[in-house]
Amino acid sequence: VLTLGVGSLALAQDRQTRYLSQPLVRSIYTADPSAHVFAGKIYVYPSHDVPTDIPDDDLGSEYAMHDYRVLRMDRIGEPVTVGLVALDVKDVPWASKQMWAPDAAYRNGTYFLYFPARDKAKDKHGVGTFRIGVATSKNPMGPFKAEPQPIAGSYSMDPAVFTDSDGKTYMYFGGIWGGQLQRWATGSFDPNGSDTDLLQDDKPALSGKVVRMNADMKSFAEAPRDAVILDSDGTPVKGGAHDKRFFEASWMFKRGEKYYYTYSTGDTHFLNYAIGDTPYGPFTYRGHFLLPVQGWTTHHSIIATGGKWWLFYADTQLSNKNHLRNVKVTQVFFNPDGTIKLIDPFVK
Ligand code: FUB
Repeated sequence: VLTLGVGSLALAQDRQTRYLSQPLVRSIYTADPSAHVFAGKIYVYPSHDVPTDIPDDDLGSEYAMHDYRVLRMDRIGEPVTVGLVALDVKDVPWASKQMWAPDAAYRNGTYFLYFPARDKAKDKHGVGTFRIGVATSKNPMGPFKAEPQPIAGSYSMDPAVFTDSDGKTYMYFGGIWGGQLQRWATGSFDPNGSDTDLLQDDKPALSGKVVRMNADMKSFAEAPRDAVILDSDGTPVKGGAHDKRFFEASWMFKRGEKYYYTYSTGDTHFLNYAIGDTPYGPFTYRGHFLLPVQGWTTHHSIIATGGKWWLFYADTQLSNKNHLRNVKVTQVFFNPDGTIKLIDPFVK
């Protein structure tokens, strides 16, 4: 028995060492981490994954999350505090279910939590249309109070909010397949549209969206635009280029004068980046920066703190189930030409 016990421990330790980094928290499941530094502390706004028997499908029905919990740490590598419920779907008047990947921002003494959820409409599958909501708090850990309506003109999911050095704030958003971006391709919602993508591999891929926000941080200042990703020949990446094209999980960061538009390729499981000269792009495709993690989804944020750059990401180390993920962090390194050194989430 003793020998078996020691053997199991050795096996468990061996499995742990396969992963580049370890989960930030083990008491709850977390994913889609949007990290920020507010008043000198690091806050992570993740999805809060929950167990369910709903089978995996193209709509992402198994991602049945209903609330948010915020993570806080003084510095990377130090203990992580898990906040109480920051916002629950039952307190969002317009939302029905599926509180997916959130983000947060701060302006003039108020913290803003941005979140996607399905509204109360019913489509051909009997489920609502994804919209993006906003909630506010005086405390970065929440609780947040939701606005009664989603942001006017918002649709799809995965909001990521970026404030430029000139003080202007932009939201990047969108996601194909379960995120429904393909159903908005004509400009208005097609309730009978595809459940995956445009089904046109030789046409320009669907773009994620970018929109400037008003100073109230609760409304769009303009109509959303395409965040176009250009291939090396200067033409938009094609829909059939599944390892290059935008799928979901937008995140913008600025390094020097360059704007790094980062995103997930979804069904090929890469995190990619493209570089531009303005927050609107166009962005020129530069490659992968994270190889596929364990689990179907891959979604992240990149921030600079303590003089280093960090990637927050997630995998399914704790559960080995696609919909029960755990947030991790690892350092990001850049080459002298500004390209990102490729990260392998497994140690070989
Ligand atoms: O967590 C639910 C969804 O899965 C997110 O919104 C996507 O980015 C993917 O991670």
